Amino acid sequence: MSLDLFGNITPIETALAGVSLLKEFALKNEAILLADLATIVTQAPFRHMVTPSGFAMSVAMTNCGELGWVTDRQGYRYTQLDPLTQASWPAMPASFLTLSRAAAFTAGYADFTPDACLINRYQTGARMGLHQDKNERDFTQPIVSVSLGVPAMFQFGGFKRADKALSFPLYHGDVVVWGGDARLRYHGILPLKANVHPALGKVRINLTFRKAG
Ligand code: MD3
Ligand code: FE
Repeated sequence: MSLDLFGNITPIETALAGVSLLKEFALKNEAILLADLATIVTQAPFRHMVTPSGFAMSVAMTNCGELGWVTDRQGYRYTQLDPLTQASWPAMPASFLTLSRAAAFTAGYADFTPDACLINRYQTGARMGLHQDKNERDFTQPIVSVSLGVPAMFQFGGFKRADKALSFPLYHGDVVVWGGDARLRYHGILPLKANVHPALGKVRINLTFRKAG
């Protein structure tokens, strides 16, 4: 821990309380993760969901696991069925479950069992405005995020939308565990810059593992 001249924890350390950044944690399982992702999207394709106010999101989304996060004119919520097909969301593959549990364990959460994995696809220019994740039942449960493909600038703010945000890049293979005081902070992704990743091409994929129900 570094101290500032007055002996206090620095503002950056305060802002990052509850955040565990595991650089390249997903890399050793990259091949199986990408193969399992390809299977999921044949069953539950990426789609641009509509916000309650009627705008199509620039990020394309799908889900796997017992529950999937959706938005439409009715609001934000978790569902058991994919509204596009009326089928259950694809099961969470063992590769996803094992990776997310290992990351949570490393960050100090010994019994994290996600029931939902939201899968976000960013093409060039896609963004996610500052928001809080509040559709889950238990905010003492962390969220585990896995970044794949081209890098993105992540914004991490305070507990009110207008609070000043830090920005830092997230790269292919980075896994972040968001728990404790981090769990209810505003966060977002700046518009994705044009870029190419050798394995994924021009896109960024983000997996977020949640205990929603
Ligand atoms: C901090 N996704 O799906 S991942 C989301 O990169 C979302 O697609 C972004 O925000 C993305 O809701 C950011 C990092 C992340 C995810 C969830 C969080 C950070 C978080 C929940 C609470 C606090
Ligand atoms: Fe979020």
